[in-house]
Amino acid sequence: ALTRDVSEAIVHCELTHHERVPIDVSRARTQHLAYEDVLRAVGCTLERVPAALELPDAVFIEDTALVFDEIAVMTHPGAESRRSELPPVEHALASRRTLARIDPPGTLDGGDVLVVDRHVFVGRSSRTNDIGIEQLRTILSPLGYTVDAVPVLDCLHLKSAVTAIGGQTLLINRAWTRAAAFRAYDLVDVHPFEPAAANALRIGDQLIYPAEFPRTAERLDRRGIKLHSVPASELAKAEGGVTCCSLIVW
Ligand code: CIR
Repeated sequence: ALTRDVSEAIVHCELTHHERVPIDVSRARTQHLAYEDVLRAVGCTLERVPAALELPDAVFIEDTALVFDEIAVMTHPGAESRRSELPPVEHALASRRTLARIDPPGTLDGGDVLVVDRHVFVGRSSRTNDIGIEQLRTILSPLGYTVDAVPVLDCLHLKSAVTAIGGQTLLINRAWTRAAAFRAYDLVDVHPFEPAAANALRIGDQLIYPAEFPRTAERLDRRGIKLHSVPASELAKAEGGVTCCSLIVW
């Protein structure tokens, strides 16, 4: 798992759907360390990409690259302030995968890309445009992946709205995307009081999940899904979830 330290500048992070509220940087760091511990507990070896203290959103490393069996794709983030995050991530991935890239005017954030086996769903969002999606299709189709664009409604990224939680099961907030795009899957709905609860990080057959969504966690528990709970409230104020704080490389 590649991770990146929480910048002091996170208080100046990009915000799209949230009001700016004070972020306690030391609390965010403590929670991020707990997240890294859970990554270790599920079997990951941690590698920290050098910190970028002047880049507010660098901790959200997921947005900078996509990793597949055959290739890694450097994105072109939709927020201009985030584009300088890429070089050290590219450096970390270059020895592990052949690299492709999304080029301007295409934009694409990793948080908009949900991979389920050989199916890649890409959110059309304020960060990811049609040109970026088409570029990704051109890269992945020859490798045997399908690439489908799906809408992102009232949230930042596709993976704020839907994530894969095991086998053919997805965790979803139907108000934030178009559920029909996922009709081939078994869908678990977030609890109505917990709209932001669809972002879970699956690693192998284990699931890392924010401690702040007990009602949805109970739904998962009833299905026999075992969760590794992590406190994620502080980075949530920067519109980050559990998928965005790591890049998983195998
Ligand atoms: C941003 O707006 O770019 C950051 N404040 C949050 C990015 C969260 N990333 C993600 O969900 N993949």
